[in-house]
Amino acid sequence: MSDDGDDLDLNELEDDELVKQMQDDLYDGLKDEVAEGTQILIDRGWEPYRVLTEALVEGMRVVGIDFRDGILFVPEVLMSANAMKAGMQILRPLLAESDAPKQGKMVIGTVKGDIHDIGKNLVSMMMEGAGFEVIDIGINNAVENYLEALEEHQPDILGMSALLTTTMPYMKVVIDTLEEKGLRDKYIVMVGGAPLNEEFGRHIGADAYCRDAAVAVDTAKELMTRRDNQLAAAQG
Ligand code: B1M
Repeated sequence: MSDDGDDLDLNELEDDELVKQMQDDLYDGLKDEVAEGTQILIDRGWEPYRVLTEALVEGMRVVGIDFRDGILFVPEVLMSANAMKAGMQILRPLLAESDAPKQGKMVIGTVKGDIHDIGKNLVSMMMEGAGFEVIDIGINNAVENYLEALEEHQPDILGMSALLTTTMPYMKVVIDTLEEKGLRDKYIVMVGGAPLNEEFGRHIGADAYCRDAAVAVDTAKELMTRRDNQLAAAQG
């Protein structure tokens, strides 16, 4: 997509040109360049969340469109994903840096059959940044994995991610299993992923659908406060 030569110096670009170049580099799967661009924007004083959304997430959005339209294929998209991760690696400590008081604990994982993890990783980073302890159980999680992690870590929140229309129904399997075992009310259940929406979240019995990582943080705080108030009221 990009027509840059090898000798392009990212440092010489104005911010908006650099962001455009980073999106092109992400499209082309150039991980070193994406990492370099990320660092340059941070050094220029950009907020980490702005770099994330304007350069990386926006770049990946374009990749998604061309993937859908058959212009890009899995190997190319994997390279883009790796380039995105290289940028995220730089942002991670900055986003996770937090003076926020301890907020609670979340177990999060992508559901069975699904190996997409970029969105989940972003949610984890932002939640950590907001003061939550996050236990990330990775991708392709069967219900047993979730149950095991809930038992072991006793979190306040269960987060699930799904990026495929074929895997999103599995979230209901997990929630139904929690119901069957009498565990559903112990946890706040939050779900997210590109093909989901509010209605789906309600339909499967989640406490909340979260459109993006920032919404996940706000929702988690709100639901924790609501739960604490309910507990306090119940105790008289
Ligand atoms: Co996949 N893929 N992919 N893919 N892939 C999609 C999802 C797709 C929409 C592309 C397309 O056609 N346009 C399409 C799904 C179509 C559908 O189901 N209707 C698709 C397909 C078809 C597939 C394969 C089946 C392709 C194939 O093999 N033929 C295959 C499936 C593999 C599998 O999982 N079993 C596949 C494979 C892959 C790669 C491995 C190449 C790679 C994943 C690499 C990785 O994750 N490590 C990949 C990628 C990168 C994508 C796209 C291009 C980008 C996804 C992404 O990372 N977005 C994607 C297109 C798209 O989504 N537009 C696509 C950036 C990320 C920041 O956004 O994940 O939405 P997102 O996360 C957001 C929110 O959704 C939310 O917050 C995040 C941050 O703001 N959120 C949560 C997410 N999880 C949350 C959890 C929460 C809260 C909020 O919990 C509380």
